[in-house]
Amino acid sequence: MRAFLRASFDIEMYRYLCAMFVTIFILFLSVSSISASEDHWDDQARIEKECAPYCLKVFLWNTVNMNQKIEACDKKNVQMAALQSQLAVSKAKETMYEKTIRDKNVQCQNEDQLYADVSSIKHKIDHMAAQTRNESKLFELLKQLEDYRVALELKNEQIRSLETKLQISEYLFENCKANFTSTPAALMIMDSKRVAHLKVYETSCLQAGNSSDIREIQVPGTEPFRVPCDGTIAGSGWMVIQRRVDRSVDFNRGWAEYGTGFGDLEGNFFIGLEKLYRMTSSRPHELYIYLENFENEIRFARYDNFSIASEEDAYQLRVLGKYSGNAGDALLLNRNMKFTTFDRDNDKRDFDNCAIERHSGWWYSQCARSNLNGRYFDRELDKWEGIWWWNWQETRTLKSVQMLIRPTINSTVTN
Ligand SMILES: [Ca+2]
Repeated sequence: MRAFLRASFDIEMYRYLCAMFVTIFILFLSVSSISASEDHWDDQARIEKECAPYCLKVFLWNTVNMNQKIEACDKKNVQMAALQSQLAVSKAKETMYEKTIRDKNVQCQNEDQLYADVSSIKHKIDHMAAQTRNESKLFELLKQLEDYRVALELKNEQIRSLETKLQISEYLFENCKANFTSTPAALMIMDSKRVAHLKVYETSCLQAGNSSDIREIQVPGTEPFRVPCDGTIAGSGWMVIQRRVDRSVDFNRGWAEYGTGFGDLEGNFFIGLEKLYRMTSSRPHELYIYLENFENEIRFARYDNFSIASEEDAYQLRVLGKYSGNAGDALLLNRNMKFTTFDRDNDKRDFDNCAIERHSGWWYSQCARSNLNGRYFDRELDKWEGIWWWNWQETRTLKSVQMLIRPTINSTVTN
């Protein structure tokens, strides 16, 4: 116990002594600090007193200089702001110029392409022009060739006529020899016939060229006969075999009259089936049909081959070639049909005669899509018995029609 009390007394003494020491140390520091501060203030006052005028001058100079610098700096800032503004404008312009340059580049590329296209087109045009010149030359050569062909055809025509005449002369010569013992009068008659037969006839209208005269021709198997030629409707060398212009001639006729022909060669007429047979069987012919309505509109149908049979075969429409034209192929159903008149029924209608119903002679089937020999009316009417061409204006009557034939000329140039 005594040891314990003694140790506690030592700890309390130790604490007391430590507190005393700390207090004395703090007091010492405080006294030292107060003494140093008073020394410092004394030095500062002295220094200020000694350099106050100089420091004032330095302070004033620095102040003035600082203001000038601030003003200069402000100016620089303003200038910098202006320059930045100009720079922004310049950048904007640069952007715009770049865009313009890009646009110009694109435009230049387009123009280059355009120039290339124009150059290509020009080249093509030059090529086409050269080709056209060549084609023109070729066309001229074809025309010359066509002229030679026509001239050759005419020469052949003359040769055929001379051959016919030679046959006739030979026949007359043989006849002369047989009748050598005849009387002088009989010999005179025979001589006059010989002179008459010495005349050389043409066998078509080819030699008539562009004229539209009435000429006398002769074909094998017939006596000479007159025909109207035409060089205006479809070119040169055509012969009119049927014409309707007014109602002055009645076309509702019988078999015999259609066989020999009737009417006025300068107006309305039909050439006759027998002559037509003789002509178209002696050499190839083409057929041209001219049509005009009451509004003066003109159309045509053309067939590159045309031939009819003899009376023994009822003048059958034996050959009808390829159609061309703008009136339509209204003879489509008439091919191989026989000719029918009111007194000779050769059509395909069992219960009736088409010629009676249609007031016409024609190559009827049951019956037909054309009626060019029908009844003439002075104005347009819708009449089955009238003159009409179905493929153009059905059964509405026409103002004028003509049928023409021409010996076929093998040609690439058509009229
Ligand atoms: Ca019948």
